[in-house]
Amino acid sequence: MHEQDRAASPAALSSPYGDLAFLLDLDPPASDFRHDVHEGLAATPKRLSPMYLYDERGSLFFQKITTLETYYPTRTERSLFEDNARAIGEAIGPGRAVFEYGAGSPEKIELLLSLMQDPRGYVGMDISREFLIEGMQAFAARTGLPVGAVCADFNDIATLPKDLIDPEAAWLGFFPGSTIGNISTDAAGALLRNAAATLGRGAAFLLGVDLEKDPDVLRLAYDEPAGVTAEFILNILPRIRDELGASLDIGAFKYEIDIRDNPQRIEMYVTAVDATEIRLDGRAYGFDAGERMQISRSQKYSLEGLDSLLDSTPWRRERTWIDEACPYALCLLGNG
Ligand code: AVI
Repeated sequence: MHEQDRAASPAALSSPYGDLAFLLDLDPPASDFRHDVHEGLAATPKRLSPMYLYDERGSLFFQKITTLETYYPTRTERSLFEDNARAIGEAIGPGRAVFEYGAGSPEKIELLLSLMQDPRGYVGMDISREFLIEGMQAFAARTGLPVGAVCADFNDIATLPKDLIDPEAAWLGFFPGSTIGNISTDAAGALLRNAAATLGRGAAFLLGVDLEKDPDVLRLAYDEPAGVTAEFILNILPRIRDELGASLDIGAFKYEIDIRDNPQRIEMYVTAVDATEIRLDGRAYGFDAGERMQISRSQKYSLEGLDSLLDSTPWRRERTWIDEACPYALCLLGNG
């Protein structure tokens, strides 16, 4: 992923777009997938960015994961919201519009808006254009709030057409679900710095962060017997085959995880069962038996680790709500 400003140009901004106040399409380049797959297959060890997991099929797999008993982050975060609704609403303060990074879950944003005082509007940002537009249109029709959509990747700085939402509103960045753990700490720092630039001074930011915990709990959450996470990760193979025209044997790969310390993180792999190869654009990338390609990672933070990340950004942790039984934090950051 790259840190760059593909700001709004007249061609990128269309308004109105169905029920949307605006659609800002920063057009995250489609050719990046091909380029990144070549680069990732040629690398030692092989790897690919988790952002490629979220095509339409992948996003549906992930939604299914969030309903599994074994996957604790979604329900733990939801309980934190429900148990602290009043305090969170008061700490956020009245009259803010929300800008969400990764607009995958209408339930989360509805939960947030229900506890906010006088919310002024909502802008969702996501890399998956069709999924985003569909979700945002449905959301706008349901709530009647001014709703905008930004198609971009996490590290873009968007020049938001704030007047189309509410010129008076202060902004609240929203990055729930502990998705911050899916990017490196460098990329997380860049995202938070870019968020400060996008949202402006006086903004607040509500961040969901999964905290370090018992590795057995992690193993069950990320390699559950139901096998949905395996399907989610292995879905990258048909994407590479069908979208890029690669030739590969899907059955030659399986899903595997590793749990590492310092900082604690789960690494998710597709692993070649026997020697095999992926052929793409006339190049052959060989896999030895047992060779793995890292497709995702999910870092678990300590509060100290989070604070040292925030030290590289304009944000400071102002309030924190923690689930001690299944360590998870909702942090309200300020950049004031
Ligand atoms: C989106 N993200 C917070 C999930 C996580 O828990 O790291 C992605 C995921 N990967 C496998 N299971 C869930």
